[in-house]
Amino acid sequence: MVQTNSVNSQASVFDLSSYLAERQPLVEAALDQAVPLTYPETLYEAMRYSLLAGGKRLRPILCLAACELAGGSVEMALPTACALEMIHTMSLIHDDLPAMDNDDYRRGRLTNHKVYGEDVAILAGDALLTYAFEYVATATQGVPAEQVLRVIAALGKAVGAAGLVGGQVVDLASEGNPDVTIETLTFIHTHKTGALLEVSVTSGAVLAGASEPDIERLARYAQGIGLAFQIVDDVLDITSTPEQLGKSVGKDLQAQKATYPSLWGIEESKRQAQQLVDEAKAELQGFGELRQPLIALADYITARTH
Ligand code: GRG
Repeated sequence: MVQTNSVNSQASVFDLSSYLAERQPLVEAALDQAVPLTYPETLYEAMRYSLLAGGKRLRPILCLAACELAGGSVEMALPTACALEMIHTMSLIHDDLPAMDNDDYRRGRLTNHKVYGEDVAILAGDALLTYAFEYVATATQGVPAEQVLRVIAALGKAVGAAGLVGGQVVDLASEGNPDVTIETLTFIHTHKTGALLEVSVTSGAVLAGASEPDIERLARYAQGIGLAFQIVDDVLDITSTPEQLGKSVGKDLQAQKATYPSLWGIEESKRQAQQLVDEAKAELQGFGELRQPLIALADYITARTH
């Protein structure tokens, strides 16, 4: 779970810890309800095992906050928020498979394939991915159909070859290559990590019926925090313990992966992450008090230790 101190930003003090203490259980309960245990139980157990393993729930929380910022309600965005976490979780299950990162631990517990076998882990990921789209289409209420359709299309783009999958393929192809450029590394991260964070924010705004300029501003905010998030992730892979991260550490070095710290060093990587977060927050000027959660979440990205 995310642990933070109060974030003192511009006009008022916003308590991110209390905000998350309210939002995380809300998301947990919605996810639990969205994927009930039913026949075939092994499949649903495997889906729920990873989905309900207690991640930070950053993507759903960003989606809900962006929806509220743009004048919408939590109810309008909750199915999309759940779908984002289903997609994120399936990407982690597949990323951990022996054919990809071959990891034994995730979110502080054994990886899905270690418990259920590779066959069921692949299928649990597939089931979460497809259900995410079904869930947005069938469970979203109080939102005009064309806005729901736009969200579904944006999710598809963010997840497929133009997003996560494309980023992962370039990442895998770059392993062991000492000549990976900063451009390639940035492609990997903006696609593998940034695309889903961006659609988390913009989908919330689209559901609320935000104007195009506001959606664009929020997209730029999300691109900044997305890249900063990955830079910090690379730094944490070097500076943290497995206990802090709930997964193996030092994997990037072992796999001879180019990372921001390997290209820039740790201090410069931290500085770049902070600059991206500052620029992201500047995009929110003019949004009023409801921008406080997004500002605090941006600050959390550079301050996090896990
Ligand atoms: C999406 C169809 C499809 C296939 C998957 C494996 C793959 C293609 C993509 C890899 C995507 C990946 C694992 C990106 C890394 C994202 C990342 C930084 C994860 C850590 O996110 P946190 O810190 O984790 O938000 P928690 O556990 O808190 O949710």
